Amino acid sequence: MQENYQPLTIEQDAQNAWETSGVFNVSESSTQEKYYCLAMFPYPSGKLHMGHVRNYTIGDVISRYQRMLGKNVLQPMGWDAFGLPAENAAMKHGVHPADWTYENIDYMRNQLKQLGFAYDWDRELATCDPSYYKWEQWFFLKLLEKGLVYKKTAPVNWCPNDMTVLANEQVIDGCCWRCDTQVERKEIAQWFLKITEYADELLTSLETLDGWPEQVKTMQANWIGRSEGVELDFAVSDSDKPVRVYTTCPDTLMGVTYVAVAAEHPLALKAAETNPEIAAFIAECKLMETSEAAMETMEKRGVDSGIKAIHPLTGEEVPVWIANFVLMSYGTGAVMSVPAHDQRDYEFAQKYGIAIKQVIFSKNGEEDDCSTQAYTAKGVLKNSAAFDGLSSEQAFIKIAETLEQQGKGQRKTNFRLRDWGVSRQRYWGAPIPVIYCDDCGTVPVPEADLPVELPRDVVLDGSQSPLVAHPTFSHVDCPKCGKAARRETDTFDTFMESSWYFARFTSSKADSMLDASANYWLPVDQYIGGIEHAILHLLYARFYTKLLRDEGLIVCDEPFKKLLTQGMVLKDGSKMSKSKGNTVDPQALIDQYGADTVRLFIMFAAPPEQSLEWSDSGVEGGFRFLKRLWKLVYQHVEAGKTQLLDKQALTEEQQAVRRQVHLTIQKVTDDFGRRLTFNTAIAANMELVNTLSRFVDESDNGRAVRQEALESIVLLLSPIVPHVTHQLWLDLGHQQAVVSEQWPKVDESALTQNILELVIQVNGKLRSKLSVSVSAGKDEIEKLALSDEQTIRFMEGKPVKKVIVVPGKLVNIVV
Ligand code: ANZ
Ligand code: ZN
Repeated sequence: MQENYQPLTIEQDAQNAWETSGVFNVSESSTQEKYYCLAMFPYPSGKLHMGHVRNYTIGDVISRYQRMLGKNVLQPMGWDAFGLPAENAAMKHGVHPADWTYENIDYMRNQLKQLGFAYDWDRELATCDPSYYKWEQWFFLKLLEKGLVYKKTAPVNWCPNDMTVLANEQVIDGCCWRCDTQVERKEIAQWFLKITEYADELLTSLETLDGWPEQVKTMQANWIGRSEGVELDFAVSDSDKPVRVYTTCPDTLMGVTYVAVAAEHPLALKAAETNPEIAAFIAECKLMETSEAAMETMEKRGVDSGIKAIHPLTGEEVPVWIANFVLMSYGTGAVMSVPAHDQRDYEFAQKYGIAIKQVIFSKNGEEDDCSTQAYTAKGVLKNSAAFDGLSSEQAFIKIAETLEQQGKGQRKTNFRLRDWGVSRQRYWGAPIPVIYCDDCGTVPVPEADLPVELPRDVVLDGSQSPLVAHPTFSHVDCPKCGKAARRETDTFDTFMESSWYFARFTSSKADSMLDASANYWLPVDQYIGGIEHAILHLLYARFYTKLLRDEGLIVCDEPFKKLLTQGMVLKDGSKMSKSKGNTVDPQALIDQYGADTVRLFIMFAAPPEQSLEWSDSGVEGGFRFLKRLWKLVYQHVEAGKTQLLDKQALTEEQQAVRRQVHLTIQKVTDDFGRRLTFNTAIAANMELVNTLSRFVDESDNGRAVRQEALESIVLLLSPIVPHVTHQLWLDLGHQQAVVSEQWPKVDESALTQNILELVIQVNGKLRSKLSVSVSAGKDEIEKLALSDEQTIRFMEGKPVKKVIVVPGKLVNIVV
């Protein structure tokens, strides 16, 4: 055995051994239980960062552990390869996005290999490969057939100077990132996936996800945003068309003092026809970003439309305001405003001098004052005519019923979730497979013509997508009538690719979207990734799973059984990021210490869900530990072969060491399998190493105990530091590689304490100690105590009057 720990050669050897034996390439024919472990695939940005290393190390440790439990473990890797950074790089450095992307992939693949991750590389995929996006296009057309895809106009960010659409990240403080011109909103026709059809199921099936963090499920539920309310009509004076509003608080109906409509609402547009001031306000609203997030912080503004609405129950007239906080895309684009009980309505009413009428009061008359802010809690109704005295809950039902009876409204469930806009006016993405013909309209690309390949011969200059003017790409013949037609030049949102890659890994070579293997492997048993994907990516992947199921391609309802969201990697208390300039390059550490030290430190510094504070001395400490372990094995191995352990003839100390070994196995098994706390698992092994350093016993049984202990440590740490343990296992005398070994089992008999320590008193004074077997009876203990040398000395030759034995505690000899 090599005397010194030399990580770089050991790691190369171990990796070569894995590659030639193909141990991590799995098939569906196995009779073992399957286990699918997946960490979110990376965007090939150039090189791995510490967040990647953490993510993939966690996944690898879990995979290797599950393998040792005897499962058929799939752990694949691929590349989320489309996206804007490739276009930016192309413009900055004049390289083609494809070349840039594939070069990055090659570099990062090599880094992942250096880290020793147990991937089935045969299943590698890159989403920019036509053989991947072909099936995405195929599936989109299936959805189009089913009516789950449609086209409508939607706003985009538009730079009037560059005459181009901008992605959200290209808008900086409302201006174009390139020319600083103020960005406008422009309505253009775009493709949508009807995720709202699945809103109910996406919400209710969250309940089946026992293995997901509560926080993520809550975020998803809030995003879907189911609310129960009432849709009701206010008649409009001088018009036969009422204005319909949506409210979640019909109990406050008698407190309505105005109606507010969105700037794009028909009533607003009508008022603008005759009033230039209103027209100007609407134009201004149009320029502004009206996302719901922006809405929260934006200054609330409005204009009185001059139009009057009639309260459906009292018949009173209330003014109709046009307000920038009402979204056209939610509910009906109009709200009944109750300033006394809604803070936003309250601020608006205060600002514009609109009446505030309180109708809800707290049950005990406390803290329901509306003079400085809205009272938004539930309570009891007053000033509400026939509804006075009802609780908010009772009034909700009663008022809804009254409106329903009078034909003025009905109960309605609404979702905050919007359909998913998948069109992007960008080059580096998967082409949307449709053709527009003047005669035939929108024509799907025939299946035989798929994939619609992205042309390579383009120049990116930052203006419109080069696909738009591409001579052969954009000008095609209509598949139906053969006349000259135009191809769709938008590409898919890159979330489309990441919504089903986990399924494609199961059937990566199939000449169909998925094959039967999908049902063998899915759902993913353990998914690992960043909390930043808690909403969109996970929601889209769940949605896609239901789409694939309903298309008959898979049978599961949910893609990810268990989800682990790993914490951030921090340096000096703040997130490691390029912009902060506080990154640590994993490559430099791999070069200096080897992959095992990096993996060990990452897993030791914090449990996976918590943030991890970077520490150079921690890395150094990890390296020292591996050197100590190496030395311990070296000294043991060099002293020659070990005999078999004789369990019947163990000394007290040997028993104690064995007991710690098996307690460690027990604890580490629980840490790996149930708690996912690898840091405490490592700590327990470190303690065992400390014990072994102090355990100097070169007897046959002593060496056998040490052999058992070292083997356990090597097995228990092998998922975390697979290279060094690969070598140590061979050095400890095994033929089979440690990756193919079973996870160690607890020897229950080693756990029970066999030897007890009793104190010996002479005339009530502590005089000596005695070690006895737990099975020893009173007589035997008495005999042993009376023959103890030190005790005999304190008895001073006097005759024994009485011996008292308290089992497990003491022996008192009265003389
Ligand atoms: C009257 C009222 C009184 C309301 C009150 C709230 C509190 P969620 O839970 O998100 O569904 N609303 C309805 N449509 C809107 C739109 N297009 N833009 C902006 N706001 C809109 O919330 C529904 C509530 O948000 C509705 O209930 C409505 O205000 C407002 F004490 O109606 B409420
Ligand atoms: Zn045609």
